[in-house]
Amino acid sequence: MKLSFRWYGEDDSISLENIRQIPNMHSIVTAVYDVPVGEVWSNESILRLKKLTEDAGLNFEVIESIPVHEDIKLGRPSRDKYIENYCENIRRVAKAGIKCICYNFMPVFDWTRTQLDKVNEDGSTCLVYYQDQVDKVDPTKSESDLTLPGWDASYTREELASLVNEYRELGEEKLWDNLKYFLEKVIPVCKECDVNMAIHPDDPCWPIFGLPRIITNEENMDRFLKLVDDSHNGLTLCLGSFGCSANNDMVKMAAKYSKMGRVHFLHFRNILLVDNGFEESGHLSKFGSLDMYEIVKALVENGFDGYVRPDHGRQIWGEKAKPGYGLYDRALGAAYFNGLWEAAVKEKK
Ligand SMILES: [Mn+2]
Repeated sequence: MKLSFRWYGEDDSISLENIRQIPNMHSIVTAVYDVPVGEVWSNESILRLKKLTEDAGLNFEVIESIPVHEDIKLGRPSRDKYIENYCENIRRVAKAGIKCICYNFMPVFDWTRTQLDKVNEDGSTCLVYYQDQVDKVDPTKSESDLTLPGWDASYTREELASLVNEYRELGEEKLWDNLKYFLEKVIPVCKECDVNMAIHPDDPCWPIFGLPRIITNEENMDRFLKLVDDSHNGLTLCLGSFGCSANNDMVKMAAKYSKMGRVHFLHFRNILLVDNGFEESGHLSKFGSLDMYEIVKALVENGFDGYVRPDHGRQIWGEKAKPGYGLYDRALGAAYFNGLWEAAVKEKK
């Protein structure tokens, strides 16, 4: 297990020095943010991130994410050019020492929440998702001025509507085909460079706005892993994203996929299921719906040796930071993970 921490580059309000001081911290999780989705990352930008990371005493081994261009997901004729760029990015980051690349295959919306600052009883704030609020939004209707936090503001309303309609027509089976096409080109490059691809589940893990969503549950993960049956084709086990459906048994999935050697990256986060959706609770088992100790035990027992990062924290102690990505609560999450891991390793012996 290698503990890691997401860092949004030089614009991040959190310093590498602070991250370095979190006990047991090994690696930075970052990305090049200065080029549009689909373009090739410059070697200068990659090497600058590497140098900053290593100068701070941390390792540069995980990318989150190299985003997948919509043309690839939609299977448009221009996809080959974007897949070629994607392969070139894999080669470039691998040359700089990267071992693991997180990405997702979600149409249009990267993640969806209805509020980013719900006030908890103790005065902390967290991100929440309430289905009835999402159901009121139709991104294809221009008269609707409702928008949700996390939406890509670079689309006009008309562009968004036409993109959403295109995906509705595409449907799930074609999306599977397009994912397979992508993996068949990309995984051989990963083998060559010895880099692991780690797909991130859809968040939340069910269809929204009539868009097809496929990285959602155990059955679909089994199908995904067989699309290209190679160890480099693996998962980001995001506990909060899979865990927001009560149908996903996270202890079982952690055991099964780590035993297969296909969990390359773990996003460590608890989640509280409520009648109408979910709330991002504190990391401890008692505050959410997941049994965090049983999950960590399953990973230890099945030889998990990938990267792990504390995922979204609450906003605490008056910190002003990107929602979910403050220093304090994520550092507490890392400390809690260290404790669970040590206990599980000792119990195994
Ligand atoms: Mn995640």
